[in-house]
Amino acid sequence: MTAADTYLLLRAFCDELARCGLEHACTSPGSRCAPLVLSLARQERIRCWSHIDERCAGFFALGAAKASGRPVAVTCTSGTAAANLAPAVIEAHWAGVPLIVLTADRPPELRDIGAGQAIDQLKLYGDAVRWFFEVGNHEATPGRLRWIRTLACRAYATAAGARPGPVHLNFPLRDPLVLGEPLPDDNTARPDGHPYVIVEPPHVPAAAEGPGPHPSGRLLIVAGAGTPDAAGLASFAARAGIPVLADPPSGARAGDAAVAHYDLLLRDSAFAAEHRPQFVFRLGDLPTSKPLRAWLAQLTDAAQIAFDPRGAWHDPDGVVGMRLLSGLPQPEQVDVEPGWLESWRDADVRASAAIDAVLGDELSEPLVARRLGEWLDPGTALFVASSMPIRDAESFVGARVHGPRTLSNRGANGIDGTVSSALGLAATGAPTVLLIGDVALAHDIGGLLAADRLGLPLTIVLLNNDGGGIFHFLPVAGETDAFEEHVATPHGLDFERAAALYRWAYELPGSAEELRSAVERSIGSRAATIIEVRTNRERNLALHRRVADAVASAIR
Ligand SMILES: Cc1ncc(C[n+]2csc(CCOP(=O)(O)OP(=O)(O)O)c2C)c(N)n1
Repeated sequence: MTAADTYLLLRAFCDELARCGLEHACTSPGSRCAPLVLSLARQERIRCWSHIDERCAGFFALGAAKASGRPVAVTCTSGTAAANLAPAVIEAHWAGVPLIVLTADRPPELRDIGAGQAIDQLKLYGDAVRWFFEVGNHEATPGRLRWIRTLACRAYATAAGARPGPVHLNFPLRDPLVLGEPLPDDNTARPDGHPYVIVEPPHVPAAAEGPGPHPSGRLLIVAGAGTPDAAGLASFAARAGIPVLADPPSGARAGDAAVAHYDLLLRDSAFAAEHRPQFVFRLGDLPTSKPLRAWLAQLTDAAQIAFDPRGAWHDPDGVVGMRLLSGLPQPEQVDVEPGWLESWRDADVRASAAIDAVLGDELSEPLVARRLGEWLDPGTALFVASSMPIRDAESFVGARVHGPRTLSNRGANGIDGTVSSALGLAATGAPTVLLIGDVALAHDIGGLLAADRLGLPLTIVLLNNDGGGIFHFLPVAGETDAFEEHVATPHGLDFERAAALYRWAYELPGSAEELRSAVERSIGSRAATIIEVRTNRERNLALHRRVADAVASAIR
């Protein structure tokens, strides 16, 4: 076995990934991974994004895969480098994002005998991958070249399959790790650029494709991230007169049936009791809203029907009684109680006016989320961090037919890798705005490096309340002996200096109008900019309470 064998096989493997449709790969440096990295970088149909930190590389690949809906490859060297991909692999598993993880490893004779940078990488990510395969070492015979082409097609198809997610291929690589002579041609590829194995893509039915049940009365739709054909769903609901409670990542918070402020409406127990549905159609992931989740959990007398072609089985409260693989009924097949949609919509309009009255024009965390939802155009992507940003987007962003495409990492709800994920999204071409808290930004501060190194624009709107503001909403805030230091974790970081270190532009707007100008300037100039909005955790809690009270009064 020679270096030529290794490189011939890897060249065929990468050629085949490109033939399947792979457009992006993330690399990270190392010696053992050099054959993988060089083979990917030399495949001209694959855009390779170089990263220093594997954790950033993994989340960047995740963001690019999430944005494009297609597999993205990520490669790294042996040892703890591979372990650093674990958070992104786990998020990809829970969020159903297609990743192809290619780890370099020591060959078997160098494992578990004290050789350097060798850990046990077999099944390193456990059940968080759809498929693990130990590739082994092979001579580049025509038979093995055909085999490795098949392997690439299988990896791609498995990642992109009916249940998309990560796959892990572990490549033991033997010295020598660089080529001594040019590679000969390989004529095992299919003619006309076709993949070696053509795999029929999974059929994901549209939401309003029928047949499904034909219910009548008080019908409701709840939609979260991963809702297929969200625009079709919104127009189906409007024609059928079914209220839609859709979070921004669902893409279905649009049209005449959208009820944007359900999170605030359902905090009011009288409203929640009066608006109990008889049928609930659930699509995609469950939205984050606690009041919505708690309300759905006690609707045990309603028929709850999940449209679940991917078999996600999202139902923490055990209230779903039917799972559909095909779509919802046609509008003419349902018979909705008169006045039902109007009652929801009327409350939503009142809630919206109450929110505006309380928030006014002063910069605050809810106002920033609300305004970004209004300002950004449909060609823009809005990446929303975990913690309060995703919750504020859900509570405060209004319904809009052509709003920004909204994405977030809610598979495992981590605050890690958020900057890197947003940059991965930006790498697929869309102007991207990231709404993020200071702790999440501090957690992935190294992710900032990719913008300048890779020439990528990103607009970060940073809500800096010097700590985890979310914890003030939770009972743990009462544990005053240790809360501030160990839970809220203020850090006092000066993000202007972080911007300077990583060569980002920096702005500190003092008003909503200045914020809007800063955002538009950053997007327009395709710059990487941190736009900081300073807030206060206690005042933020009080403001949220005032809004909830005002909405409750407005709908009574
Ligand atoms: C990787 C990871 N570690 C810890 C947590 C727990 N956690 C949830 S929210 C949060 C604080 C986030 O603070 P910040 O980003 O400033 O947002 P804010 O709460 O102020 O909106 C933490 C530590 C998590 N979700 N993920």
